[in-house]
Amino acid sequence: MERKMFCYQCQEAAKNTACEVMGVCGKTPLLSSYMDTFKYVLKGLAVVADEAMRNGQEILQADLFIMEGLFKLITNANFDDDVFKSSISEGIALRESLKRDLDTMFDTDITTWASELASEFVLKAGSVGVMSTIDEDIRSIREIIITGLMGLTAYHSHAHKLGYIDLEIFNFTRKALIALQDNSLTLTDYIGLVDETGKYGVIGMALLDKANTTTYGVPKISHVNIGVGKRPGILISGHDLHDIKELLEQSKDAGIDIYTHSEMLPAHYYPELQQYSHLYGNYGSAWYNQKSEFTSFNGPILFTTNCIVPPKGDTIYKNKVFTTGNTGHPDFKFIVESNGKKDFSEIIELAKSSKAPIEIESGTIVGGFGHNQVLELADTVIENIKNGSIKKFVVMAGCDGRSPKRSYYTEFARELPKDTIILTAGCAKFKYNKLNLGDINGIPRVLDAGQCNDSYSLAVIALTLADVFKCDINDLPIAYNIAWYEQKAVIVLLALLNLGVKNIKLGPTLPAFLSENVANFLIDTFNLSTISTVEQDIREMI
Ligand code: SF4
Ligand code: SF3
Repeated sequence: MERKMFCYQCQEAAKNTACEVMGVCGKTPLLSSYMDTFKYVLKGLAVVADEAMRNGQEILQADLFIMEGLFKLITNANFDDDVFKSSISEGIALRESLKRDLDTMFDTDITTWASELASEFVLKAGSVGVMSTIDEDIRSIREIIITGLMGLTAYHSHAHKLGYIDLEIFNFTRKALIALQDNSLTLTDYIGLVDETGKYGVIGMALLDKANTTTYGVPKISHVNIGVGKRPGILISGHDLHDIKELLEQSKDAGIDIYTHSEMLPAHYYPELQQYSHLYGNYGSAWYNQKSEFTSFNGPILFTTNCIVPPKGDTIYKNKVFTTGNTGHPDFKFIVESNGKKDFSEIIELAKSSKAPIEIESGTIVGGFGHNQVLELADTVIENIKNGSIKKFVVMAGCDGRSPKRSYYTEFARELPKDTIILTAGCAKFKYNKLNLGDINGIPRVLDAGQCNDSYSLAVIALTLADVFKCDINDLPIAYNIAWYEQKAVIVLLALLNLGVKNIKLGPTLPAFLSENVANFLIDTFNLSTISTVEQDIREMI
């Protein structure tokens, strides 16, 4: 079989090895070569920007470009060849402008030159992609770091949209990108860098937590409607709270409702967003069900971040989907940002002439158990642990996905003893958040902290309990059974490892990018393992 591309950055890597002919996600070999080239350009930009900084030059523009660039490379975020083609030229132009003191005239020339060079580069993408690192273990550990960086920069980008940045995260991102090209580094050096990536994962998630809670208020226990109203609506997906706030504001008098999909569900937990009475409810489930759910929704759909499932020729909702920010697909319309504002009027007008959504379920689900809310309930929680009503917490954060193997998580949640509580965050929750697992003395058995980045909340809860019980984080009655799919889950995992959490189960498979030696290192050092059967795992963990 001729290799046309090489990508193994997500859990769906073909045969749990790599996508080499076509991406399971829909990424084509051409798009893959653009992405490989762009990644290479970002690494080069990091080298030049770092040197420019040491020479006293201002490099914020380059840092922001690297941050958004890595975010764009996340699985299922952007399927638009043209976006990557122009990003490659922009990256090269930015790099060259840092090398020389350019006037605007010369800048124009450089852009033309950069785009010519970009086309040449793409033809050679194979020589700069993943397989250009010959040593299997170095390749593996470099992939852990770059996937972690993608997750980290996504969270940093969300914080930045709300006015928060951390220059240390920029410095680290550059340092790590430079290290990824340094052939003098050993496996031991890279292991240190993996740990540091996790450390910045914690810092990045803490920053986003601060940005979200300062801007939109502290998440509160909330009951979210999963049925539908009579008015037409807009369905908004992805992780970007700034976009949903803007959409809510622009649509408040339009006679339509706003529904969340997948990772946008936790928007309902924020007081500032709850004030909009037309934030009606959540429609459907996780990202991979979008084909049927977008069809029955009837109204337009807005993607603010991953996960997009590329439409096929017969996809009937194709003309009703819009993307913005770092998402894109050539079949979908893109909403640009101009002077910090996005104009959603076209989507709102389209919604007005749409039919109301078809009901696919009814009732409510409960969420909003971020660290502030849980710690408000701390006395009750601790009391229930001490009197034996709660025997164990199981962290089941992470991603959902289309692999049939993932029904394991539904079964696992269903079979857990009734004196256990599931702590969750990310779209993984859709595997069990509608199971009606009951409560323990009023505390629901599934506590949803929010989006995948809110896994930070789960870490804060664990650290607080360790403090209360005066024990090591690994001696708490908490087990970890994390589901992963894309790169944000990788940074969540690295963050947990950095906090010293051991015995994590990762599934439904271990990442394809772990070589045998690197996997063994993680198993030996952190007692990381993958899932087996529900019965065996429950026996082992509980
Ligand atoms: Fe394959 Fe995942 Fe890469 Fe897509 S992102 S090409 S599914 S490994
Ligand atoms: Fe989900 Fe894509 Fe990972 Fe944010 S939306 S958790 S998969």
